[in-house]
Amino acid sequence: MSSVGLTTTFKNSVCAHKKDNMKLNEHLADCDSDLRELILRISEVTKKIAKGFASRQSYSDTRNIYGEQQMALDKWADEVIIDDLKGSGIVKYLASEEQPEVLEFEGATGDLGVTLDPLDGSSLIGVNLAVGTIVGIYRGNVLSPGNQMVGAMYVLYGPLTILTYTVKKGVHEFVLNDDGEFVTHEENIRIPDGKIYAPGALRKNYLPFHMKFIEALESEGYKLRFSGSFVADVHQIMHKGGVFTYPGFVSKESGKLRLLFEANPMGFIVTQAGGATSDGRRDILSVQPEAVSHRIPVYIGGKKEIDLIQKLSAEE
Ligand code: AFP
Repeated sequence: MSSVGLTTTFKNSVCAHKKDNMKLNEHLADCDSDLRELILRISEVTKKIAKGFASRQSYSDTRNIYGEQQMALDKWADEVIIDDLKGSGIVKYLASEEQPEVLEFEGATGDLGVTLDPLDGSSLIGVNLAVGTIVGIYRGNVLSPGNQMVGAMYVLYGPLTILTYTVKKGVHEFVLNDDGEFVTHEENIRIPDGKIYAPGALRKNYLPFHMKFIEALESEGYKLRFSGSFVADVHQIMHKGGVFTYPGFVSKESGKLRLLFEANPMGFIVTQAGGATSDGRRDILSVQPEAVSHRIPVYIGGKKEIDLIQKLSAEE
């Protein structure tokens, strides 16, 4: 198959400016005080989570609202983050992938709304692949389109523990150092042009326009990199360019991934880094969630890849 709109001259990636060893709390100095506190609180709890993997690898006897058996780790990570935010006073609403409904914290005086995937990719911990915590931040109601977010962040637990955040003033990355501090790793990240694709779902179940998309990427020499941990796979795409997709597929056109907990926060971060996101037809960030459990086909990556999938779906 010949090129269907992917042939562009590769620009040099915008080099992220790096300021060594600035601590996260200093970096957030100019941020709204409640946003700053929220990001710092989550950073502290995730330090605890990063140390808790080895002893919590069994499955629990409960299932989440998607019918998936919860791992002890998922439940524990969920509890420690919720316990911390519940008492913070700054968070009013919290929706978690591990909870059936949006929680409302009665005593809160603040108005922040938080979406939480406490441990994305947790089934991969047993094989020691990277997993992560994903957070979306709103003012008020979390059942709002993703473009209403005021910030988002994720913490990736891999060989390094990396925290990435945006409050709509660039996308910035921090590494947990040997002294237990998150310090700057990369500031003002911009997604580069690149030729990596991370395709979820079974190829035999692809919808026709999605198959054309994948064939176009392959004919352009895109290299497949898919770990099965969404947060890690999107992190790679943001740094190396290309596209992550978990599409809708035959018998499940809404796909597998969750709008509130996975697609929106990661799509928001990549968009703030100069990329884009789509469900194949429209910007994911414009979608009004119908429920906490809303699932959506996901494409996240460079603008040209997102333009291409939307062009191919429109042609059908
Ligand atoms: P877990 O959190 O249950 O490991 O699911 C991970 C995930 O939601 C997402 O991180 C992956 O992209 C996707 O599932 C992979 O799903 P498949 O293994 O079914 O392709």
